[in-house]
Amino acid sequence: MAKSATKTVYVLNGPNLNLLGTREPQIYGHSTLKDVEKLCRKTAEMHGLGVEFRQSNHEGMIVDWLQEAGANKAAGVVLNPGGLTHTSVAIHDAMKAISVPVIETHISNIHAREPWRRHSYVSFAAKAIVCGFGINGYALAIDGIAAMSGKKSKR
Ligand code: CA2
Repeated sequence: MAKSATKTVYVLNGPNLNLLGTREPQIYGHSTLKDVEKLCRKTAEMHGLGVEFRQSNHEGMIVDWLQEAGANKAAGVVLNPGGLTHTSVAIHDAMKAISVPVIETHISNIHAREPWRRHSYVSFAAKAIVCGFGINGYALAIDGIAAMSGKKSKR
């Protein structure tokens, strides 16, 4: 049988995640976003998946990228919307508009923090949610996407 084309996982990061590793290490750890990118690339490679790794401080950019992932028939999206998790109907609507599984991913356990962090507009439209595993949550989300898309792992 012909070898299938490499499928891509979009890893989308919202506002302020570019500052990862610079403050609040007790909540978010010491790793930088570059470290997260390396981890995602390593994990995706093990599953034979490609990675589009992005960060934006702008809500509309995240909406555009979700639509792009949908149009490109990505294998899945790992989405850490940052603070937009708790406010964004637009991101919720963009997730609903695409036929690609979106895994809502948070570094911290949002249920063990301020009460207002427990509400997520994103969860309503997410295929699954990962939170509280630190940056390893990104790798777990990619593992989940690979399992859903039936990719054979090199692990
Ligand atoms: O735990 C997560 O991954 C969050 O999505 C991170 C968001 C927060 O608003 C969510 O409630 C939970 C915050 C992103 C900003 O992260 C920074 C990390 C270190 C230094 C500065 C910002």
